[in-house]
Amino acid sequence: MKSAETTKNCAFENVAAIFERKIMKRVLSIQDISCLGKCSLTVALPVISAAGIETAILPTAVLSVHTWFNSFTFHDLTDEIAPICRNWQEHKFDFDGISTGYLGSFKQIELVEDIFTRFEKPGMLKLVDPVLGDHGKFYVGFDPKFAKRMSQLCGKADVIVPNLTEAAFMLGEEYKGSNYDEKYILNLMKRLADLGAPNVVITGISYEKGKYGVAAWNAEKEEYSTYFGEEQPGTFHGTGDLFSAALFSALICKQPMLQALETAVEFTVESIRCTLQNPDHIPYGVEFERAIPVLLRKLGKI
Ligand code: PXL
Repeated sequence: MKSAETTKNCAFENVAAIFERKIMKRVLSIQDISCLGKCSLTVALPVISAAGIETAILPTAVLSVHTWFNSFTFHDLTDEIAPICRNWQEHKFDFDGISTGYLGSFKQIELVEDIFTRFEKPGMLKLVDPVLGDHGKFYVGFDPKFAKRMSQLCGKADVIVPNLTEAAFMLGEEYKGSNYDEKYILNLMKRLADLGAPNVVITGISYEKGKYGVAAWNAEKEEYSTYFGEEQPGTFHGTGDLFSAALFSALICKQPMLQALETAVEFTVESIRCTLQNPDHIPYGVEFERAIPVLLRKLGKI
């Protein structure tokens, strides 16, 4: 058996070599930790990791529960962000992708823009989920000015994944509810792409009863695509975060966009299905853990 000292020396000697022959992709997920509540990092970390991708996290705040609850604690971590990133740069870490979710302030958006620049490298995927609200309403603490600022961050991403509420709010428009058609969605996506992101994915849409899914616009190829799964009854908190984590994983695993949309939609639908199967299911999130095999199957990992 090796002595503790020998092991330590070997570990240090090998650090550079380990980084050189990195076989796993490494990504960074930037959003809050809602300690209990099944959203943001408590969803992104297990999902992306399960996909076989090393997942570094940058928590922007620690909340007891997400803001859907009528009371919560909130500890802001903005001041930690720049020092953590500087330290990563000293260690010469890089990322194959960066994804962002819930950001709590203008300052945090500015810091994320700085992170995109600091860690920029060819082929690095930047996915922004402009978490602002749902069902025509802002989440607690957000307003039209914040939505406008979020739209600027979206302009710096490769892929953005707003729901209909977020899409409308970022364009400074009224939310239309379910009163829309395919022409409206296409026009919405084109105008969002004009903000700067070449790939726009609108989540939570339906053109046909019983089918629920997403639409995507690739502005460079002028390509429109959709993917719909089986509509599930009810609405569930955290499914946007789940979809975003699964889509990011699939794109990092090099699935083409249409296949990645299918992976992410089917995983999200299966998570809701697993939740509904349980008559005593939790009211604040979905049982995505039981749907992980579907994600892995869709990614061709099992
Ligand atoms: O699921 C999005 C989200 C993430 N993080 C926090 C939230 C929400 C939505 O309510 O409150 C803290």
